[in-house]
Amino acid sequence: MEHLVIATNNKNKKRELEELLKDLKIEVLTLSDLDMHLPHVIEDGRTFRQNAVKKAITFSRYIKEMILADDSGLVVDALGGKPGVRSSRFAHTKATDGENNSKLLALMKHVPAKERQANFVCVLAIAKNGTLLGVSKGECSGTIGFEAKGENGFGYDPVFTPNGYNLTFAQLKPSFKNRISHRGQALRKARSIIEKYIE
Ligand code: ITT
Repeated sequence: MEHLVIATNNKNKKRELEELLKDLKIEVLTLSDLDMHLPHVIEDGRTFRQNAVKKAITFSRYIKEMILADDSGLVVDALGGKPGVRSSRFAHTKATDGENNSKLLALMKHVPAKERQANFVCVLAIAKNGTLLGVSKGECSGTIGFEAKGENGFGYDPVFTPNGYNLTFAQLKPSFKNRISHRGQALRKARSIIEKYIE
């Protein structure tokens, strides 16, 4: 059976991607399953796509299996697109989710409800032996709340309410988040790239 390695050090992304890949006829591994010494990839791209491609191609030069890399983040209109590709490092280099959310809420304190639109973006890149096999993108539109709500998920989930719902991603069930999220949409598009390769 073919193997696919999810190349992320973020355990929450890993959990969501594993769930989304469950019914594919492929054995899913993660970097921690490999017990290999791997390089740290510096995410210095200007776009999610550049970072996702860089991660997928770099890891595929060290690991023989097919690689799936995710670069994602939150793009807030009122902040000119921030935190964007710097989402995980918004408050500072080693920021916790709580610190990033506090910084975001503080910056947005005086932004009125009707100007709080944001998009979650996820770009998935698939590579093997140093070659890019494909890239897919998913986006989910919503609004930024005035306070953090909910315990599920990770990152900015407690401050993001997807359009059409009254609950934040952190209040919605994880399986429901996967159905409508940026990552869920990107993965549904990536399936055909993976399936083509399995056949
Ligand atoms: P890897 O590079 O190892 O995959 P990372 O956490 O550094 O892990 P990114 O550079 O792609 O990954 O940063 C993603 C950040 O964007 C993440 O830390 C969250 O702050 C935010 N984010 C992405 N998807 C999210 C989601 O579904 N829910 C909440 N926040 C999310």
